[in-house]
Amino acid sequence: PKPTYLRDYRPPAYRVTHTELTFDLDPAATRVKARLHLERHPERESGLPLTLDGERLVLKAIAIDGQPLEEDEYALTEDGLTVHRVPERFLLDTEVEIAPEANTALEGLYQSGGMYCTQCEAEGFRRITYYPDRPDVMATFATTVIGDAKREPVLLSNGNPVERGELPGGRHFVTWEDPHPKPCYLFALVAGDLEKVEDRFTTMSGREVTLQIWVEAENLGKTDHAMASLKRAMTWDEQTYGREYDLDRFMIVAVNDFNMGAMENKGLNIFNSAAVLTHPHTATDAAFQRVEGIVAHEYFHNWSGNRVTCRDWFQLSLKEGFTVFRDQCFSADTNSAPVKRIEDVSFFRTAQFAEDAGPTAHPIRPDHYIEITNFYTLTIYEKGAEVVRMLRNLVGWEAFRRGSDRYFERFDGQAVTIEDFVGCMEEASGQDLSQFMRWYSQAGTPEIDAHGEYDYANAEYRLILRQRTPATPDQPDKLPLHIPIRLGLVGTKSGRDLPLTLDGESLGTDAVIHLREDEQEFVFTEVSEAPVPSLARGFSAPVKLRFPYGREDLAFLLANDSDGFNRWDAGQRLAMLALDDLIAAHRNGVEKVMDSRVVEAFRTLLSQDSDDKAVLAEMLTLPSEAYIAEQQPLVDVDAIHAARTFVKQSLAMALRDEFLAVFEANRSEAPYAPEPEQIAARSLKNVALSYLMAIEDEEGIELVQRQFAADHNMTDVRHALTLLVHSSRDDLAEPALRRFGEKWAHDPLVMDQWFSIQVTRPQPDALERVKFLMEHPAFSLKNPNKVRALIGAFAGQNRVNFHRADGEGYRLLADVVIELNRLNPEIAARIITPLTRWQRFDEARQALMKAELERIRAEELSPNVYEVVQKALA
Ligand code: HT7
Ligand code: ZN
Repeated sequence: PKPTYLRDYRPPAYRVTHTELTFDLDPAATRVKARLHLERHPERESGLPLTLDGERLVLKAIAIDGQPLEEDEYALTEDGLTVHRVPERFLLDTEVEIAPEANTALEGLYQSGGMYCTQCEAEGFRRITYYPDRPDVMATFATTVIGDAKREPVLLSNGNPVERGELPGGRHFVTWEDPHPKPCYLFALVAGDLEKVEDRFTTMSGREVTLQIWVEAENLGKTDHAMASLKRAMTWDEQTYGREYDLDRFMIVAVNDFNMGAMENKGLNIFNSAAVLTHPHTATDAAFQRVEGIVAHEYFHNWSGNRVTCRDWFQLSLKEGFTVFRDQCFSADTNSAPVKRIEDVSFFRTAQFAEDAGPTAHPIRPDHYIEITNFYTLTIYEKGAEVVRMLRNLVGWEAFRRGSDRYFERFDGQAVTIEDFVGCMEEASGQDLSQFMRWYSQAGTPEIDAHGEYDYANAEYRLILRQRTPATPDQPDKLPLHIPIRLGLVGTKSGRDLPLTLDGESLGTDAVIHLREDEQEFVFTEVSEAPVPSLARGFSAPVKLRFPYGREDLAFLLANDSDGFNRWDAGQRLAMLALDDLIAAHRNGVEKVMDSRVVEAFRTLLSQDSDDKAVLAEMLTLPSEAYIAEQQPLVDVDAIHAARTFVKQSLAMALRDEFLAVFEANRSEAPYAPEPEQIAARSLKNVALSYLMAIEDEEGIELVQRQFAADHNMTDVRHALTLLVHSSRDDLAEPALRRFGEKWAHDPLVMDQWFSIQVTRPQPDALERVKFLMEHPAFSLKNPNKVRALIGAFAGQNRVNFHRADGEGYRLLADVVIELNRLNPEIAARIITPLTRWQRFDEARQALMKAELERIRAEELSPNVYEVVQKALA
């Protein structure tokens, strides 16, 4: 497969102004008629051939301006159709046949259970009909869907329904019109036996919008939260960005087989059922929050993505980075803002940093790709969002909002670039953002080495910052970035933020300094007492910042920093220092000794009357094994697991009464509500419970079993079940698993949780369990949620067992990848990720992992898997 390069971009030779589609649905032989209204692109020369994308299509008819084409007037290849000569302006009619029931890749038109649905982003539309399948071709659409009146009573597409009727043979049809020009990746069709929940929303200008969530009948009771979230998101986008919805109806459909979380098709969002359905009995707090975030994200795309879209797929972060930033802000405003930031950053520093340090590292705007679906990555999404956040902070909210208004107004109905977006911010703020643009082209995580000195005699604090971005594949040399560092100087005597004076300018007590050079010195004057610096507050830039903090400094910041995020971060750094020692002790076979400063820091946290329980729960949570691994030069999974377990047990023994008191104080019999206060109390209580269970004494076990049996809500039940299953007590784990599995056998989303809990347990039977569960009737390799719940959870979260020294974990994953490569290449290319990180492990494991990658490479590979394996072995 050949790469596509950003530098080769040219506008299309012909553009489509209007698209008429007719689908005659059949599982094995759906007929798709397309009438495209085409005209030469004004920026391209006359006489060019017409080239359309098309894959796995059987062409049945083709005509231009009503005249059927002779065979020598066009050419068909595996990936498209070329018509050698066309007029400047013309109608193209095609008819093709496709087989939705055979489509296991879940791109294009496919069947999920009994229903038909589509996934066209990024390049799925070419599996539906011949078309210029690129985002810079924007057309209005009219779509007629014909189906069986009994099997598919509901026929949906984008826009508004304009006609419906009966047809002979028990068939019926609905015609939909979407007046907003859109690229074909936003096209959608759904047909099946669905029921709807309906609501209404009045927009800020007083227009009435019908909101519908379409689900299979048994899921009708699981839509309330998504509907409430949608309405909150619509209001938030009006109030925060002045963006109003633009069609008379907004539909969401839940489907069980879906490659990602959800899709923002114009007026007809299609959701993975896991990203929309909730009920207190079946979904955890985390799932409720995820659903709220994803519903909002897809809704926000209506402006950041749909009305203004990407010129080409290299600009993907233009819509995804901005929209993730928007959904993060929405969730922060709706729930606990500090906890949202802590959650996002911990995930980012674990998963995105690992991506940036691995063989598939790429800039937010890559300059080439083989398979675009491989680029729906944490870098494009999450680092993209961090870069938009930096922009917001650099120019300030008012200028950012003006820039955003300008962007939406100027480019409405157009397909644009990242320069267009940043250009609007430059215009609105008057700032020069040219150096900042490097964030979009340079891959890798910048590392900052910081040093500080306090000069008593002159009351000065000298801060020296050095930045360096390590080499990444294809990018050996990096230029310095413009890095905003938000900071405070916390006085060691007063425990307060000291006033900041830099170059004679008074900056208040919390300020942003701008690192632009490889090395820069900042001298703060009039510093009245020796400070501890609190750096990169709120994670002000996506960088690794090192500062030689002593343990006392960290304990001090944990107690005194006015920035909640950095208080949490100080606790994590303190725990990391202790963990580092214990990892070394484990490797050297030396007795492990717990750092009493960590115990005392936790004691203080537990004794304080915290006004934010959710933040406290985060502070009491140790860095994850994955995060700890990220900090090690060479990952020793067993030592990390042993060290973390030791810290947890030591804290549990030393602070048993304190954890018990927190647990008791936060228990509640109140009816479940996914509201911030309740969620905070539950998470604090459950963190305490995991410490109590860490030592597996009678009382801890009793509390966990009682919580499991009380069956109050899925958050508590799942947490208790996890503690039982992850304990050393199989006599407790097995009956609980059986009971849970039998009770929820009918609910696929709960069964996904049941799968994940078992295969993430640290006990040595986890791998055998995976193999056993792959034969379970509720498991299917064709369903991405099942693959993620079983294989993804095992390989991604069960580090000690996936990295078994005998290499069986690697072999299992490679076997699955080889099978999925044929069924669903997109999922195969995602699930393989843990194997691509082989450089991080010891030589023996490296050899085993590489051998499995070689075994995969020897197969006949999809472009998706080929691209990833090639990079991993380069
Ligand atoms: N924009 C959507 C991306 C997406 C997707 C991409 C490739 C293959 C399948 C997919 N499903 C959804 C989702 C989003 O970011 O909102
Ligand atoms: Zn998105």
